[in-house]
Amino acid sequence: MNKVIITAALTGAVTVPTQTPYLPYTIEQLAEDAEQCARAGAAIIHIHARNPANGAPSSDMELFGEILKAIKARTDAVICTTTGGGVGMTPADRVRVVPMWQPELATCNMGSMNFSVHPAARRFSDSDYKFPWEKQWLLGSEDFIFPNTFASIKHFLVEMKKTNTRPEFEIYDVGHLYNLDFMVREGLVEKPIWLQFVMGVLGGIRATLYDLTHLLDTANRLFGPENYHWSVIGVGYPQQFHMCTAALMLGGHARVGLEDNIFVSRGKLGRNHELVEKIVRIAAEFDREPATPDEVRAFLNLKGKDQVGF
Ligand code: KMH
Ligand code: ZN
Repeated sequence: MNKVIITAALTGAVTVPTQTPYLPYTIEQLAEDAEQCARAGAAIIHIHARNPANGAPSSDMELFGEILKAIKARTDAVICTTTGGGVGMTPADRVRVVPMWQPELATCNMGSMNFSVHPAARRFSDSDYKFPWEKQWLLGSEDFIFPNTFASIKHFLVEMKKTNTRPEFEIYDVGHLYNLDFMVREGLVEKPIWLQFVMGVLGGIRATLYDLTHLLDTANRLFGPENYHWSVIGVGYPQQFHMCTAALMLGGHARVGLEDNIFVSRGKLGRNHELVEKIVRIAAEFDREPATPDEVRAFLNLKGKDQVGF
């Protein structure tokens, strides 16, 4: 596919409201950002739920459903729900969105790991924080292990199969490709495999070209280039645009958004749709137009917008 699949990751569970006034966390803000990103060229909207009162990441399934419905009402984009959740959520909390709301696409995180954002707390003094939960959220991640055991990965894949939800495999390190290869050999994975390389998390692989080519070489060796498609996340600025530009050159796809990076240019905070617009501009220079949601559905063999549970 010469077109580029652009994912907009609107909010996540790591960025805190104090870092940027543009982080959407109410239902209306999330729906508005989703619509603007889809208009700008995003074909997939990646979603986490947040408490609309204070922006704290939430595993409330009713709230998650309200967000999904609001986004679906305003855009045709494919909605990819997180099953990564956020700090403190159990795998059981995280997977519940799949049986409950039966999305077209959901993440499947491919290994347990350290996952920390505690250095971000150094940039703020106590009086800077907008909400009381944020400081401890950032600092507490220094002691956080993101749990994705083989048993829970298997459980997530079985749940997704039941609802015909396709997994997006989040690959934070080379070993995660080997974990996925194990799941392929267990017969738990259908082709085409959709990989999201997550590069630059503190605890995972760095966001460098050297590391990206190593991931690609490994994926080619394990799965064969004809059996998978890939997209990339570069965490932080300028890594988001560096890794996505490399993907444009190498035939991959790109994820941008405030979940992963808050700057649109050096020192300038951006809105979600501005991050999408920037990667669309760069893509045009490489003769790669944004794929439409229906092209993505055909390309990734998704069940369709009318088959979701929201
Ligand atoms: N927060 C990103 C680094 C998920 O939601 O399951 C990875 C992510 C995973 O988006
Ligand atoms: Zn996410």
